[in-house]
Amino acid sequence: MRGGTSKGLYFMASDLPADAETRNAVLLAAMGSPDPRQIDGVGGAHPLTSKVAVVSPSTRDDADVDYLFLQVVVDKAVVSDAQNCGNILAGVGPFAIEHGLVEVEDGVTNVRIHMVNTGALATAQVEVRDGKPVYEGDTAIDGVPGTAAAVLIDFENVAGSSCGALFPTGNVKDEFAGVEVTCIDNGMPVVILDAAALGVAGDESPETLEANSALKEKVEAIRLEAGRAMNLGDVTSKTVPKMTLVSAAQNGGQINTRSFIPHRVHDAIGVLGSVSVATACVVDGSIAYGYCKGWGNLSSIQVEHPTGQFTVAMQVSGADSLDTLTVEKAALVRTARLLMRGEVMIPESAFLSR
Ligand code: NQM
Repeated sequence: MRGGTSKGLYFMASDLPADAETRNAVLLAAMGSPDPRQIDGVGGAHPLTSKVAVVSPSTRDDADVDYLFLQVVVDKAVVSDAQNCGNILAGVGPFAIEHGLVEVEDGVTNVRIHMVNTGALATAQVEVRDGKPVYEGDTAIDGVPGTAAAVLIDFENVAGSSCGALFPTGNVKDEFAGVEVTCIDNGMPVVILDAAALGVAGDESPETLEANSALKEKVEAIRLEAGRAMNLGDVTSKTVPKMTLVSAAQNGGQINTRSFIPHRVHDAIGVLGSVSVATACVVDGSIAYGYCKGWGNLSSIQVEHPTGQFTVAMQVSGADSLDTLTVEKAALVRTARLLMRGEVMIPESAFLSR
C-alpha cells in the first residue's frame, strides 16, 4: 500500500513468523536488503519505500488494531522497530477494513490504532462504501501525484512516546558538536537545526544536500551525541533521531524544512516528524520558534518541505513554560491506496542463513 508519501508491505501479523529474528530474515528477503538497489526484492531502494506494517487485532480495549512499524534498512541487514511511521499509519485503517478487523459503517469508519512501537494511539477516519474502503477522492497531499480519498488522523498523547519526554534533554536548546539544536519528541524524535548554522540555505534539493559530504558528517556527529542525550542510547545503526534543518518559510507557510532520515534526505517530511517540528515552532526559545511566523493566531502550522507543505493542526496549552506546556491535540490529513495484494516469495536460503 501507499501510505501518505511512503510505500510499504502490509502484513497480517498471523502471516509472519512469530519469532522476531525469523520474521526479520523474511522481511529482509522480501524487500531485497541489504542491497542499495534491492534488486532481488520488492523494496524501492529508498528508506521511504522500504517500510513494513504488521497489523493484528488489538491487545488493548481502547483500540481496534495493533500496528507495528518496521523499517527495513536498504543497504544493511537491519530491520528496526526503533521508530514509528505516520505515513505508513495512513494505510493501516483501510488495511484493517480490507481484512475484516473492524466493524465498518458506510460513510466514515473510525479505526483506533495502537501504535505498538511507542504505545501511543491514533484514530484514523476512513471513508467506506459497501463495506469497503474508498481510495478514490479529491484530496491532494504534497509529494503524491493526483488526488485520493482523505484519511484524517488524530494523535493522542504522542509527546515523549519514544524518548520519555517532549523535550528529552530537559532543555529547549542544547549544543552538540558546537551547534545549537532543539531536541524534541512529539511522536518522532527529531533534532532541529538552524540551516544557517550549518552553512546552508535550507532550500537546497535533497540531492544537493545528500551530495554535501561535509554537511552529512557534521549532521551525523551531532546526531550521535544528541541520540544519547535524548535517551535513545547508541543511535549509530538506528533510524532515529531524524535531523531537520529549518529556515524561513518561502511559500506562505510558517517554517521551511529539510530532513535527514537520518542519512538520506526526505523528499517531503515524515508525519510524526512534522508534528514534532510544528510543536517546536510554538515553544519560545526553540530553534524553530525564531523562524515560525504568525503562531498565536493560528490553529495549524504549515511545514514547508522539498515537495510542498504539510499542515499540522495543533492545540497546545500552557506554552509559556516547559512545566505547563501540554499538547492537547495534533491532527492531519493523509491519503492511502491499496496497490496490490498477493504473496511475496521468500527464498529458503533466507531461513537457512539466520
Ligand atoms: O515521521 C520517514 C515517512 C517517514 C516517517 C522517516 C513518518 C513520520 O515519511 O511519522 O512518516 O522519517 O523515516 O514515512
